[in-house]
Amino acid sequence: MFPGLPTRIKQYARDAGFDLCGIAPVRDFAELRVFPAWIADGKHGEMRYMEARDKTGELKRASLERVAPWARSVIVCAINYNTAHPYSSRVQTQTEDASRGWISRYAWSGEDYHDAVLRRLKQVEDELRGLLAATGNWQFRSYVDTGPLIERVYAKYAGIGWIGKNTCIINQQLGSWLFLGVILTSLGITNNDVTGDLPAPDRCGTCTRCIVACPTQAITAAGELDARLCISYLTIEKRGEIPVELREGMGRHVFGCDICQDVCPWNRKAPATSAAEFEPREGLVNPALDWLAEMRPEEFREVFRGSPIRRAKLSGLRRNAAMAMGNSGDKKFMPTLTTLCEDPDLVVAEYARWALGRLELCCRQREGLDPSSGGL
Ligand code: B12
Ligand code: SF4
Ligand code: SF4
Repeated sequence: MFPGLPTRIKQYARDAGFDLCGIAPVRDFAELRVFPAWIADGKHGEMRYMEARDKTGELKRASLERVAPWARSVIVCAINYNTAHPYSSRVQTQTEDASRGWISRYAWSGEDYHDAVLRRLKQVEDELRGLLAATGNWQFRSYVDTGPLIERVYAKYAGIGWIGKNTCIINQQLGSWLFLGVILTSLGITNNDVTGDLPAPDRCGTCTRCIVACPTQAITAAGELDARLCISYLTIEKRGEIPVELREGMGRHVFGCDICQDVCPWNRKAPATSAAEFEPREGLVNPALDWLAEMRPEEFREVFRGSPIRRAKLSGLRRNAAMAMGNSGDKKFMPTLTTLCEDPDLVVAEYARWALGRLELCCRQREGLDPSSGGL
């Protein structure tokens, strides 16, 4: 209908600062059919928004055709958020400073990615509206995370990358440190004036590094993740109780988890981003655990203004930091944890008690004493 339009769209996306852009048709893709069973099995945990249904009782995210019948194409944009800093979890070298925690790479940034990506999508949307104003009443709707669709499936069919066994979109040149954003449109456009394989071929091959490295066995099959077991879910989304059997595996993660991406060979040579807003805020790469665990509301508001870390709330972040202290094996945290056991925030107090118990056990074992003998 509009010859050359996909090329123009990609140029607009580049001008807005995106690294990749592709277009997928709205279809009932095979991967979307996995979703209802995933929800029915409860693998989304307490993320109730994933269960949203339309008037007919069907899951909204399972079919864009039903929930947005006007939409004919999805423009998928991706931006690299990798910065030139070491892995947060340093999975290969466990000897680094145990008094420091791990925050996942995406949350180090100065600006919440939802805002940074949406601003760029709006720029692309505005350009398109301007270009096509005289040709009809076209609809556009931009989303980062919140749209009624599974972004990674559309990213796959837009040629952004393949869905790895760790469930992330991986691009052969850029790796998987990518944020996705989508523009739903009533325009019927395809990638057809662009050369290249669509969807991108799966290049995981026989590799299973992410599955093996996941400390909580959250990747239950190639391309399938049980969010209830995932450290990212446990540290960011899960309120209150974290199952005792998962706490140890959570290591010193205080917000999110990157392990299944840190070990991925396609990230070995991932380039650094040129987007300045993804550079880390001071203190967030491997933060001091006691700093986080003892943080007060004023400081939380100040340090994390406009940061994705606000999602965990102060109570969640302090709970995570207390747990991480328990997993640190570092005796110096005992006095802090003893104080935290009396914290007015009952969640923090409960996790501090667990952490203190674990730390004591760990120290006894290290000193060669039988933990059941009771003598230190
Ligand atoms: C809910 C959610 C989470 C949940 C659940 C994750 C999950 N894998 O489902 C939690 C909190 C755990 C999470 C964690 C993270 N997330 Co998140 N998350 C989302 C969100 C909002 C919805 C995802 C969703 O619909 N999941 C439902 C499941 C069923 O879908 P899926 O995992 O995409 O699975 C599809 C395929 O894997 C395939 N599939 C599934 N099983 C099988 C089996 C076979 C055999 C086959 C062939 C295919 C297949 O079909 C599925 C769809 O039905 C999206 C944004 C969006 N609106 O899409 C961001 C999003 C996926 N998250 C993102 C990021 C960055 C992360 C983290 C890296 C953050 C962090 N460092 O902690 C981690 C990564 C963990 C991981 N390995 O996935 C990015 C991913 C970018 C990328 N390169 O892929 C997204 C797209 C956000 C964005 N706008 O950029 N996330
Ligand atoms: S983010 Fe961490 S816990 Fe979740 S699947 Fe990946 S390695 Fe496992
Ligand atoms: S670690 Fe290996 S199996 Fe996992 S996503 Fe990367 S290439 Fe695929």
